[in-house]
Amino acid sequence: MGKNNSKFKFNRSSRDGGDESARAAVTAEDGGEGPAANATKGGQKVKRRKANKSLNPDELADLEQKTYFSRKELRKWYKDFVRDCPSGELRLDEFQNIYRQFFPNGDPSKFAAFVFNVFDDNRDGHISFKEFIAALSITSRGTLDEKLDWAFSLYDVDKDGFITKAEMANIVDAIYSMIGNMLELPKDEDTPQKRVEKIFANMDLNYDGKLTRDEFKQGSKNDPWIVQALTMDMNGAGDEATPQKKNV
Ligand SMILES: [Ca+2]
Ligand SMILES: [Ca+2]
Ligand SMILES: [Ca+2]
Repeated sequence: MGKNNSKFKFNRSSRDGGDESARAAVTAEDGGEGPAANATKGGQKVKRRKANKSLNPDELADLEQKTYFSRKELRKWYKDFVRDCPSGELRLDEFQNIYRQFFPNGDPSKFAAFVFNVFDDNRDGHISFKEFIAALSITSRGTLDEKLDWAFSLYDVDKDGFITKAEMANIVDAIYSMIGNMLELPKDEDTPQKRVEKIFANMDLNYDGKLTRDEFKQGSKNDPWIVQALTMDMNGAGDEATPQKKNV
C-alpha cells in the first residue's frame, strides 16, 4: 500500500473514454445496485463506515489459519490497511490509484480493474481486509500451483472455465497499457494480439482456441511471462521487490 492513498481522485471515466473493453471490465462490477454503485456515484463523498482499529482475536485466528501470514504480520497488514483505507473496504477507484503510484508512466486502471475482480471474492464491489490478505497470501507466498490458479481466475474473466483469445487479449492489452513505454518489445509480440497468438501457440494444446485450466497451468510453467505479469501486479500491495525492476 502506498503512502498517499488517503486522497483519491475520481478520474476513471475520463481515462477509459472510448475503450469499450476497459469500460466493460470496469462497469461489469459496479453496474448493480450494490454499495459500490452508491459509493462512487458522481465521485461524491459518501458516508462510509469505519473499520475497527484492530482485528478481533477470532478473525485473527481465522486468518492465521487460512493464510501464510503470522499473527504479527496480519496485525501489521491490518493496521496499514485501515490506515490507508479507514472504511476497511477498498473500492475500485482506490485500488486503481494504488496502481497509479506504481505505474506512473502508463495507465494501469484497466489492469487494476481485472485484478480487483479477483480480489473481490464475494463480488460485492469492495475488497475487504479478509479478501485483500487472502489474495496477497496466495500471490506473494502461495505455491506455484496456487499462484497459477489465481492467475487463471484473473484471465478467465467470465468464469466459464476457459480462457478465450479475447479474454487473454483484454488482459494483455491492459498490461501493455500499464507498463507504457517501460520496455521494448520484440517485433513478433509488440501488439497484444501478436502476444496472444504466441501464448496460444504454446498453450492451446488441442487447438480449439481456448485454454482450459490445465492447459493454462501447464503452459504457464513454460512461459514465465504469464506468472511474472501476475507477480508484478502484486508488488503493488506486496512486500517484495518493486514492480519497476521486473521484466515483463
Ligand atoms: Ca468483497
Ligand atoms: Ca472465460
Ligand atoms: Ca484448448
